[in-house]
Amino acid sequence: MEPARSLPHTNDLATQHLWVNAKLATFDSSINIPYGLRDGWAIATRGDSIAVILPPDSPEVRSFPGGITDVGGRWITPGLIDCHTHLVYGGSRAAEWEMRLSGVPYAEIARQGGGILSTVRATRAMSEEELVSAALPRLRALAAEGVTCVEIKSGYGLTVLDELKMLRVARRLSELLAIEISPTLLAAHAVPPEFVGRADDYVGLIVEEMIPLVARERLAEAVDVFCETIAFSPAQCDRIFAAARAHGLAVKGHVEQLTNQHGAELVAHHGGWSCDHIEYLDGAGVRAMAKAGTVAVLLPGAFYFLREKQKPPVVQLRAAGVPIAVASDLNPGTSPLASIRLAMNMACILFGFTPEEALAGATREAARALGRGDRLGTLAVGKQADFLIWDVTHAAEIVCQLGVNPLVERVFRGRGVCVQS
Ligand code: DI6
Ligand code: FE
Repeated sequence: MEPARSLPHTNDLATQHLWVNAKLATFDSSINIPYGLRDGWAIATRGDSIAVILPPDSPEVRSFPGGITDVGGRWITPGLIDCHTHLVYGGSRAAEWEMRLSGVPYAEIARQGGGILSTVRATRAMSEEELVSAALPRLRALAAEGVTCVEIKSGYGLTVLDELKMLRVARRLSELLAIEISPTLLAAHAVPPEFVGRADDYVGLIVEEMIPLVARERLAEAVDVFCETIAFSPAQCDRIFAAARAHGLAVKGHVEQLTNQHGAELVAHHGGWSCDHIEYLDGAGVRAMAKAGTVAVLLPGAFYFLREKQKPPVVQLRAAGVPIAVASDLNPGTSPLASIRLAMNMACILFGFTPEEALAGATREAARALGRGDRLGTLAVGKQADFLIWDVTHAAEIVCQLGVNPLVERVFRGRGVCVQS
């Protein structure tokens, strides 16, 4: 593990620091120019917040009491936020992928016990510590390319104990690395083998036992579902969302990924944080999301790995003013990529995003998708000081060039941290 190259600090006062001579891609919507760019400006932290953002040659720079770093015209962006991952899991699905590539249909693999349920078996068999060890390299990979906040879902346990175990692993990870974690209960990911033919009974277990327990122990912030013909019906998801809200948890959903079940309207009806995937979203869904302020989370990694043809309605979402985020969907089956930069790149190539939209989708809009829009996602005074210094000549290079990590420094809650890869 190599530490990232670090710019020389004239003084390492952790509580107060000033970075000068930067291209600040603020993504502040009130600055009506591309990237919300502040060219040649300075940014200062106090404690864990952004204290001030200053134009070039400000007198305050000369009298600044803390340490000063000259970034030499480099770009600074907000910390990247991966707002949809399943990064805690056991086992590997690479052999299954090899079978799929050689032409074995996914349904046949599932019949042989593959798919989500093979990951469930492997995850159930592992202890909390083993799952932490398995997840750490994936989380480190995200952190190394600039992720400062990540959402982590359960969903490969599917029993009360195993779902709680996964959420405890997510909590433990946030104590091990300098990264903020937003944990989500996704017990309604698949019907577990013990409940085949009795999905409503499993929904009862989620509603009556899992949600109250998770809320009481503050193990998750939100409740997610897989609303699909092969998973849970809109009526079942409605029961789950009602219970989540009654316990003070936010809601979100994997909706309209393979078919249109009107799951997005359901999420919007419950005032949900986000609708994710949405390849088959229709006009009514777009309108419901726009009205509710629900974020569209697009997941090009799953689209790519599944060789899907139906693209999410990006043009309609834009026209309706729906906030659009992009995430990795990091999971062992349909999106095995521990890279938000690759996801942003795919959003441009596969879904027609501009590089600016891709970066906004992994900063400002991703923060909104995690209920953190007031605290994270842009460079603005008072926001948490999570930002990244990049050795690039243009912000688009962060999205364009793959295989090289141009991240120079990663500041999390006001402190520059050693990036590990
Ligand atoms: N949709 C997906 O693409 C993933 N989960 C979901 O609800 C798949 C997860 C997996 O195959 O393990
Ligand atoms: Fe997912």
